Order: sequence, then C-alpha cells, then structure tokens
Amino acid sequence: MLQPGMRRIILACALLGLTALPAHVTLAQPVQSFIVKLKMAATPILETPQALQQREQQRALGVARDMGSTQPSPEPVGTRAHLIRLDAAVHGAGLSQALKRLRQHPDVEWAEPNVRLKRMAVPNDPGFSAQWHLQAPASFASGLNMPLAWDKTTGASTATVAVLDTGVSFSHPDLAGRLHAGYDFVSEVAYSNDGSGRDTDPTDPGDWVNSTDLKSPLYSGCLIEDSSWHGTFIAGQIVASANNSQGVAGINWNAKVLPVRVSGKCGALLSDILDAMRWSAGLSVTGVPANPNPAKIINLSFGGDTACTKSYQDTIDEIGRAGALLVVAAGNNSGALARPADCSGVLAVGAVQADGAKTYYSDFGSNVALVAPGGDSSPQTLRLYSTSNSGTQGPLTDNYDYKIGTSFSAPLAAAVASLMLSVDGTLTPAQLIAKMKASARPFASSGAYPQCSTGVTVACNCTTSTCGVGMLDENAAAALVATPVSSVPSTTATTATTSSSGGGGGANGLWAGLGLWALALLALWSSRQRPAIK
Ligand SMILES: [Ca+2]
Ligand SMILES: [Ca+2]
Repeated sequence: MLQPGMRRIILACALLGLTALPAHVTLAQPVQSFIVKLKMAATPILETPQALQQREQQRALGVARDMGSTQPSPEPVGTRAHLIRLDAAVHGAGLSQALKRLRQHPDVEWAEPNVRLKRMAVPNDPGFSAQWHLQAPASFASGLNMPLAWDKTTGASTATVAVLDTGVSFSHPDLAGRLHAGYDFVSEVAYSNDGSGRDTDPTDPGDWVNSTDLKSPLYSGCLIEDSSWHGTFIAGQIVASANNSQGVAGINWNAKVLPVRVSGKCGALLSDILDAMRWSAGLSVTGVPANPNPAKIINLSFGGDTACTKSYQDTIDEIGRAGALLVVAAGNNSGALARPADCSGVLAVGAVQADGAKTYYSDFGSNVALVAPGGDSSPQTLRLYSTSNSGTQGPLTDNYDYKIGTSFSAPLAAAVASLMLSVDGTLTPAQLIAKMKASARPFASSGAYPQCSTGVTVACNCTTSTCGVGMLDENAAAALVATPVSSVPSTTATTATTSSSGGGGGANGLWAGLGLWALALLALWSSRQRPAIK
C-alpha cells in the first residue's frame, strides 16, 4: 500500500498538473528504491491468484535486473506495484536517468522514486496548540486544515494584506518584521487618541472609552470599554511569525500586513474607511503620500448599521478594478447583513464555532460567501487565540489573548486569499472568491441545533441561504489555485451530519452562557458601527 502521504502528494501533483517529481521532493535526495507499477499482461485462462502473483513477481524481477539490480526479488506494493531496489543510491542526474530508464521499460506503466516524505509543516510555536481553528477538520469540524495546506505553500512576501483597523503594536515580538509601515487615517483628533489627525504612524494607542469620555457630547452613543487591540489581534492571525518557538503561528509565513489605522475610540468614520480602502489598494488619496506597498487583499472587520450605500459600493468597485479584494466580517448581531457585508463584490465571511454550527452571534444572509471559525463563547479554549496587549487603556505588555466574533473570521479568509495569491499572483478578486467558494467544505449539521433562519439567535445548522456555500478550507483552496476558473465548480454546497455537538456545547448551553458575552459582543459591534459623524 502506498503511504497516505505519498498518495496525497501524488494526488497533489495530479491536481497541479505535474508529472515529474512531487513539489517538495528534490533531485538532491538520494533514492535507492522505486515504486513501479507493471503494465497489464495477458493472463492465462484459469490462472490462480497465487500463480498470477508469482508471474508478476518474475516480471518485476526482470525489470530490476534490466536496471542492473542484483537485489532480492522486488516486494509487492499495493495492487500490481512493486518496490524495486537498486544496488546503490542515486540522486541528481543519476536519479533522473534511472527514472527515465524505468519509465521507458516496456513492462512499466509508471515509476516513482521511493522518497522520504517530510513531516507535515506544523510550526513549533507553543501557542499553536491553542489555535484549534487552524487544525484539520478531523480534530475540529470547522478547522482550516492548515497543516496540510502548509505542505503546499507557506506564502510569499509579495502577497501583502492590508488590515484596516485600530492600528497595531509594532513592538509585539511575534509581529517583528511582519509589518509594513502603513498609515494612520483617523482624521478626527477628538477620537484619534494619539493627539493628531492623519499621519504616518498607525501604532494603536488604545481605543478605550471611559466615563470621562462619555461626559462629552461627542461620545454620545458610545459605551465604556477597555482597549480592544483589535488590529494587533487580526494582524497576528494573518502573519504572526510562525516557527519562531514563540507565541502563535500566522497563516501566511512570509507575507506582511499593511497596517492601516481607521479607528480611534468608539469606531471608525466612514470617510476614513473609504479613503483607507483606496489608499491600501494603491489608489491616490488627497493629502496622503502614495502607498509604496499596495495590497491585493484588504481586511475590514468594521460594520455599519445600514444597507450598502453608493459611497461604499463605488469604492469597492474602484478597488476591485485596481485588483484588490475586500474581505469583510458578516457582523455580530445574529441578524441580516449590513454594509459592507451586503455590498456586491466583497467576500463576506460569517462565523462558525468549533463543531461547525453557525455561532449564535454571526449575521447571515445570501451575500455571505462562506463561513470560517469565529470562536465559541465558552469554554475559553474554543475562542480564537492571537497577538494582543495587556493594557486596558494605553499599551502595556505585548501578549496573547482569546477573542470571538466575525471580526476574526474575516482575517482567516483574507489570509487564505493571500496564500492563494502567493501561488498565483495573477488571480483577480472574482477568481479568488470563485476558488475559495469552490473549495469550501460541506457544512456540519447536528441534531443539537435548529436550522439557521431569520429570528434564530442561537447556534444553528448552516444552510446555503444563510452561510454561503460551505466552510473555508485552505488545503482545498491551495490545491484549486492551479485549476482554471472555467473548470472550477460553481458551488460545493452539501451538508455533512455529525453525531453530536462535540465540545462546543448545545444550544441550551450557549443560551445559559450567553448573557454577558452577548452584551459585550453587541457593545463591541455597536462601537464599530460609527459610519459617519452624527
Ligand atoms: Ca494620528
Ligand atoms: Ca510565533
């Protein structure tokens, strides 16, 4: 039998249209044996299976002898394949030559070098074990399947992702070297919390709101809250240094985040968001220096409370023409989508919990493209884990923290899109959306949950009219990159049934733990809904 890893690599090669060596098997690796499948031979009538096996063995031995081998008889591998050993290992040109001779042998259907496979690319970051959402679906139904995906690509430095958010902590050790300079688009000094309007420093000074702030009429409608470190968390999800024996692993190991600060205290102004979107995509913005690192992927985890408006749609269309994809969070109100998630041309991402059910908080609707992990309310270990800071007001110690929300589902899709662009930098926003949708996994479904529909505000089983086509799967997405869009299926929507709700807790359990979390989330989301100066 072929090892599962070998089968996987052969399959990957088939998907990528490769016929020679698997992608990461180099000619430098010494090889002393080959897996060789024999062509069908004429079978005498009434030959016993034992006689057939013996005859095939003799044919395989003949091939080995023709290769100059004096080794014992070849061992069977699977059906009609044999392991043929040479007398000495070959590599480089010798390996190419041996393969060529084997493949030209009249009895041989195919031949592969019997190479050592690298273990799957699992990073050594100690926090990786807490990043359940990156694991294979066999462990967590909604896992992104990253260990398999990282075998295909760990990203390229060319695939910049803009994060329009609260700014970032440039001092965070897991983000060192992973951030472009970026820009601060927060124009109103009254909210900016850095003592200035727009400038070249997108450092997050904190976005806390306290009782003193609320005394000002400018903060009408805002809520008291600690600093969120929202942008730092998202940047880490996408590009935190992987394999550095520290903290967490980002999804793209080589790209950089372009930090674009749009939010000070109590949310982001619509005008700042729109200018930041244009600048991120490389378009000009009056009064702002040109962006030296245009991004083809822009993550926006801020939402409005109205339907898509012309200003938003025009800007999305404009950045789309510039080749940039806007990835947006569905929203956290358990209801209908609002802008920008309901605008056309965006990749709107809803949130599922670890067992694959739609989270109680995720907004839903027909414009959701797909779903990705957003974290369960409890236990804490099933929330998402990424880079943060310990300060409740200004920054204190760079650290790691748990969060939940569709704000953190969108960056997972943005990061996956950046990995796809790392493989093929010519993909357009529409092609990226088509391939991510086509590679999505079927929704999980469990008897523990009701079906998602309008008015259902507990965890629920996704449907194609509420949660898009399926669950984001990076391994499948990476495999589809090389497939022409014309042959990419339009959807994969089906539903897999699971036997139980697993560790995520049933609907009743979620309701029991809902109270404060729902309030906190609604407060957080409300604070991100400041679409314009009132
Ligand atoms: Ca400023
Ligand atoms: Ca790390």
